[in-house]
Amino acid sequence: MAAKYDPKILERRWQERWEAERRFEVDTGAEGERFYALEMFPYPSGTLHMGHIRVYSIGDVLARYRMVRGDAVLHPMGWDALGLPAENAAIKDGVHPAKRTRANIEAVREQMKAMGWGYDWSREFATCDPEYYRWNQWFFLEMLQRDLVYRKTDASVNWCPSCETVIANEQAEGGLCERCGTEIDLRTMPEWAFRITRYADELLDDLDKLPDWPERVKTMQRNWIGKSYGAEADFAVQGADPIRVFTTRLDTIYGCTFMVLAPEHARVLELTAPDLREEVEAFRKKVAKQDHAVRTAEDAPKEGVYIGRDAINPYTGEAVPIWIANFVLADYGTGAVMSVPGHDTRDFAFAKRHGIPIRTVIEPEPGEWGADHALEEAFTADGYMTGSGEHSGLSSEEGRRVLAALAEERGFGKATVNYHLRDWGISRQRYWGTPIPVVHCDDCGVVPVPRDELPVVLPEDVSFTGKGGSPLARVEEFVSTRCPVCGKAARRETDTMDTFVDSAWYYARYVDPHNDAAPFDRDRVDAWVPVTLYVGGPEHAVMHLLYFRFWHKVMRDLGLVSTDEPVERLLTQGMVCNQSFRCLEHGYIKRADLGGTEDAPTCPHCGEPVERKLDKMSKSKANGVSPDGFIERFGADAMRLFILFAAPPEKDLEWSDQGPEGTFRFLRRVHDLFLRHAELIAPVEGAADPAALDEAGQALWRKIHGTIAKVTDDIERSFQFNTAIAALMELLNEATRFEPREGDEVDRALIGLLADSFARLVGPFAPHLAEELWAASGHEESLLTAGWPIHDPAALELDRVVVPVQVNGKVRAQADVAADADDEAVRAAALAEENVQRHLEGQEPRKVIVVRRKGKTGTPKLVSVVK
Ligand code: ANZ
Ligand code: ZN
Repeated sequence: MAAKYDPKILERRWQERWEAERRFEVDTGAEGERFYALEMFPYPSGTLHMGHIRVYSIGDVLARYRMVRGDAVLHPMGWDALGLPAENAAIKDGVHPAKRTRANIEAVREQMKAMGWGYDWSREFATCDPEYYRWNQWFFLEMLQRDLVYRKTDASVNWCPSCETVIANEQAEGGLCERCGTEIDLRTMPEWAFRITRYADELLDDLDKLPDWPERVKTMQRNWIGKSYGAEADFAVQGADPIRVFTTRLDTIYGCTFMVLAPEHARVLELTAPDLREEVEAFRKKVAKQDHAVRTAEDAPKEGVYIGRDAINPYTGEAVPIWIANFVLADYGTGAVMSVPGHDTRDFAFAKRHGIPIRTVIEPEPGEWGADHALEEAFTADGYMTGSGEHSGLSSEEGRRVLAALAEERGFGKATVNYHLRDWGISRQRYWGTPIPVVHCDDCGVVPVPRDELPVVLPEDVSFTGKGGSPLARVEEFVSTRCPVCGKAARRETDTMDTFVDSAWYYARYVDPHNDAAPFDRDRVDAWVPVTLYVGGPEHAVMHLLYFRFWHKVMRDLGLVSTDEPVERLLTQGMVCNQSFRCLEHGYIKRADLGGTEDAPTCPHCGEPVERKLDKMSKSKANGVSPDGFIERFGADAMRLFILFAAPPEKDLEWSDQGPEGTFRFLRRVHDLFLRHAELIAPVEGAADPAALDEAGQALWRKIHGTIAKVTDDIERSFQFNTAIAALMELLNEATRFEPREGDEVDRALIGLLADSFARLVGPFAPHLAEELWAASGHEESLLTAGWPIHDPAALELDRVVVPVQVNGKVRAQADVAADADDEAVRAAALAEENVQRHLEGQEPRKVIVVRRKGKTGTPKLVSVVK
């Protein structure tokens, strides 16, 4: 061991050794317990940020822990390398996305190695490798054959005029492009889409098979799929075909006072009265520019126009006016709504605004309101039908059943189910993605590229102007081709695939990454998938985590895997947050630029006080901190340790500039302790005999075993790395206080046990120093082969606690008692303390109260003596 803790030298040395010994390469054919640890692969943007440090450190703890336990651990890493950022950068500076991406990958891989994350680099791939995306194309063709992917010709899509591409609904929240912030337009154009809706029920039902996924994520997926039980009913229109509505509240049908069609509904123009045509057209144009999210937001203005026609309520025979309005969407249900302002919030707002009658047809209890009740706001809960003719008095639930049966009987409707989930549109009018492998032929239509011509490779020679649509469409050598069927001149598809396709199946490819005859070998993947533990950000709760579940089921149906789900256990890590400072006038300000004092910071531009908040680290909030400088100064181990110590993995973490320095000091103390005992430390032979230890030795012996038990439990059961690390800090404190008796063989064995346990326990968190400690104990082999320590249960039984004793509220002594001592024993020990007796001055105490941890059952925490 070096005299000085110098992580720079030490860490590099161990990283080189791991690499030389190929420590993290797994034999996927290995027998025994298998553990597949996977973290969401990064987009290689050139440098790691704090969020990466967190997610990959979390994954590495679990992977290393399992390795040490002797499991076969698959822990791969690769690159989500296609997508817009590299292309946008190319538009700015002309550097080809392929070149930039390769350079970024090199840089990030080095950073990852410097963090000591133990990856099996022999399995690395990037999704921009033709050897990888070729299988995206292969899957596409398989799905095309099974009608699981199709071309919608008039899809209404979100179009970002700045990125000049289609944006998924999920990437267009609030009507702004997630990538560049530009306002989204709606456009119609052909697009390719996967039929994820065909799997809607299974995706929903199988969530119940995922007990080890966070409830939050499952709820978001349920809502996203949005299965909705309701009914359809036809409203007759004089001189025209009936209009079918979808409702979840058929029990409110007697309160329907108008109908609303989506402005895009196919029947609108046909039904519009001639004198209103102009107004209706103008309104439709206006709505066409509004984004879905804006149209359906609760508080958005409910705009609409009457189209001059009536529809007949099939249950009451009553005529109601037909409107079109922005809040009804064309692609949900039937695109037509029976509006019930008394019991629907949006309809209520709309009726108020346009002077449409509002009726009460549901009341909380039978007879409580009656039909004449005037509503202040929509009553949206279930209740009992009123003012509903012969059906009055039925509960909402019964009403829905009875009315749906009636519709079916009379042939004007039926009970149905609807889903909010839409098919997954994957067309992107961009270059840096997987080319969609079809050809357009004037005679034969859309023709799949033959399998043996895959991959359709992205051409390298492309110019990036950022204008005029897809760069691919301008590469003549790419576009012009021959029709595979008739041989005539034809044009290649120039849309590329959404990058969520790349991440939809990468976890399976890692098991068999070099296969060039198939995406992967089925038996191999079946041996390793589902992934045992998947770690990633909760921001992926719906898109990626839904798409890859879908893809897995498709692979199953293609006969490629045997399981239903890709991931057994999901861990979603919290954000890395930092204080942000905002001036009302000048926006966010970097900490370093602030004026004023630490306690009362001010804006450097105007001197006004700034608002301080804890926010996710980001450029836009000017509160990002690069990990690089800290790693450089304090080492990877200190960085890892801080990020793992500052919060449990699933909670948000508050960054502190002092943090890594603090954990560095801890590691240095560990290093120095080993150095101090260097003479005594030797590999442990046999168990230390606690009976032969003196009192101080026994206490340390118990502490060592207690820490083994705690760290194991914290890692294994609850991912509580922060408390595991805290326990190691406590152990260090106790160990530092311990003075072994000179020449005493028993104490020497105890120090051996301490060193052995400490090295192994700290291994998953600070692996470089841990290896150093392990080697200092005389071990030749890597710590990764050492096995995990096992605690001696006897040590926990023997456990003693030190309990403060108060006399009239002031601590007067510390009583040493068995952790499981009963109240009587604790009392006796407290009163036996000399100093307590002194303060009692010979009197009998009036009361002695024993306070325990965790209520009545825990270990004693405090004794309060009242004189
Ligand atoms: C009448 C009614 C009365 C409704 C009432 C609600 C409350 P979910 O639960 O999301 O499936 N709706 C139907 N199609 C629509 C569309 N294309 N665009 C906008 N809204 C639409 O919502 C179903 C309800 O949303 C339906 O039930 C319909 O309004 C409306 F007291 O019908 B309801
Ligand atoms: Zn042809």
